[in-house]
Amino acid sequence: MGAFCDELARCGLRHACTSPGSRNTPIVLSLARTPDIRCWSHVDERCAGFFAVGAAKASGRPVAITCTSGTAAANLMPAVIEASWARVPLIVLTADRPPELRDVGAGQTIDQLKLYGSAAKWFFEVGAHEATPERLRWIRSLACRAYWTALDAPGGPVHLNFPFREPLVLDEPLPEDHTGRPNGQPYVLVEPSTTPAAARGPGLHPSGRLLVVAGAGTPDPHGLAEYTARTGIPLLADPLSAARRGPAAVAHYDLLLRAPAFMSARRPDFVFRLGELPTSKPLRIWLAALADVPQITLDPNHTWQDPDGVVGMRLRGALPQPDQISVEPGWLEAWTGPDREAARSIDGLLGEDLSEPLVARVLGKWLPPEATLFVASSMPIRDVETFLAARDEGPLVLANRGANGIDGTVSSAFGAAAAGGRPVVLLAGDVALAHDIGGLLAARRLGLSLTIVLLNNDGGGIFHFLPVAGEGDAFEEHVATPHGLEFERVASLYGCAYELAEQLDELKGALGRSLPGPATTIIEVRTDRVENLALHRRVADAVMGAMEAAGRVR
Ligand SMILES: Cc1ncc(C[n+]2csc(CCOP(=O)(O)OP(=O)(O)O)c2C)c(N)n1
Ligand SMILES: [Mg+2]
Repeated sequence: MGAFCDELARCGLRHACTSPGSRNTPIVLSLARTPDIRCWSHVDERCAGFFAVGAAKASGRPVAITCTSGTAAANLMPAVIEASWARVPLIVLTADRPPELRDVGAGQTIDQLKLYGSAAKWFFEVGAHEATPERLRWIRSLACRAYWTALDAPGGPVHLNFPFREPLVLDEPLPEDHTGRPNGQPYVLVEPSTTPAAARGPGLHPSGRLLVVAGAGTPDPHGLAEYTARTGIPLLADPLSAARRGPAAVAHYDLLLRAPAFMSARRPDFVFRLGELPTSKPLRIWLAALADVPQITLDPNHTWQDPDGVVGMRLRGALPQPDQISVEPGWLEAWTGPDREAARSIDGLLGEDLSEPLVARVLGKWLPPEATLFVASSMPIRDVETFLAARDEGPLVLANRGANGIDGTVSSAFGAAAAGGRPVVLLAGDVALAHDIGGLLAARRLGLSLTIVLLNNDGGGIFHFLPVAGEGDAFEEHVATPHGLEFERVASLYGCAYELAEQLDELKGALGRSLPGPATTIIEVRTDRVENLALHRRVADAVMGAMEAAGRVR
């Protein structure tokens, strides 16, 4: 195991998550004893998996996880699925019983072969081996293969299953291993992928009303913002794309595209789609209805993001060069003008009373560029998309949107704090926090600092936006699921600081205290689910009203 872990470190692995057990002792000891690998210990494997997801997202490098045999390995499943769909490089190292102890009633033994099914990008049953020079060379190449396979685009989780025979701790050290390459080089180097010839732009000459839609995973977001500004193409960018910046950014498309007449008056001639589809439902519906408009994706990760079957061309390298493009005069202003009006309506309507949309909006405005805003699924991710204004140097925005789960959110945010080297603010709902409440252990056990802005509406506020909200007999108990948790007591149980923010300036003050500090703080903002629905409707109506009043609809 020592050679395997040494090789992971030589490839560039810097973080690993461990969880306790007997069978994985050789892996835990080797990871912990590899100088360049920082090991983060977790009690709960589900938390460990999501912590690794957050750490890999924030650092852009593979992160290793190890656990013991049995249901421990099964607890990594949700994180492996998230990593698979979000293309996050993970190296999962499960310990197992050797073949002679499988399926014969030995304890803590389940079938771990291909346990994660199609969610694992690569599975390998490692077997048990003597530490001969031949086998050490093979195990070094195996470690390199695991690392580079996880990282190669599209990234994803790889799973190696290690059967171990007892003794699990050696009486005597193994003979010295000289099989590593000199100067700390990896045993197998992989040539970096080169940009394809198409990088100079395809042979397209689009003209008229061009539009760019950018989601998570957009390549070169800064470059995209400059490109759209230079060419005058409206840029509809999800904050997860990191491209909601520059003079062509249209931040409030989610509200603007709810006005039917606005939508139909802005029919584009070409749509360029980069990265994943944004979450916004109005945007998705609108793009789906544009089946006869050429929609072109730039998709270096080959993700085929096209649930409505409207994409007609996939580019691999780059968008057309600026001199290949001509944009209809006034087209950019036809988007950015209404966007400025939408911003005025939002600000006028939200005022200074703390509400879920206002919290999302002010976090986008206040957080320093060196911060990371980790956003939970449910309304937080939607509010961030709808209400974050464009900003040239805003915080990095991350979220677990591979499978859109509310699970593992706290752990992933801690992982981002551990490996990203930036202060992290987690914006989460109360159910998401309750779901991963055990993730808070990282504050005490790992000494990590995280600022959690908790939007507590005592249940799933998102469900009030859906028809199920009308099903009075079952809605509250089975769908909204209020829990009545007192988060001040949660904070004290897990050794976190706690502040209740009832006013906007209290939120600002609490953020100012927590962000630079070493502690993890829960800043609770209490809201009401029914009022939240009404406020969202008022904002949408106000934006629509502003469009009408300004005669912008037609
Ligand atoms: C693992 C998982 N279970 C269930 C869901 C379905 N789900 C989506 S949103 C939500 C409620 C989230 O509530 P909260 O975190 O309080 O956010 P709010 O809706 O109040 O904004 C649930 C249960 C999910 N996305 N993931
Ligand atoms: Mg809630």
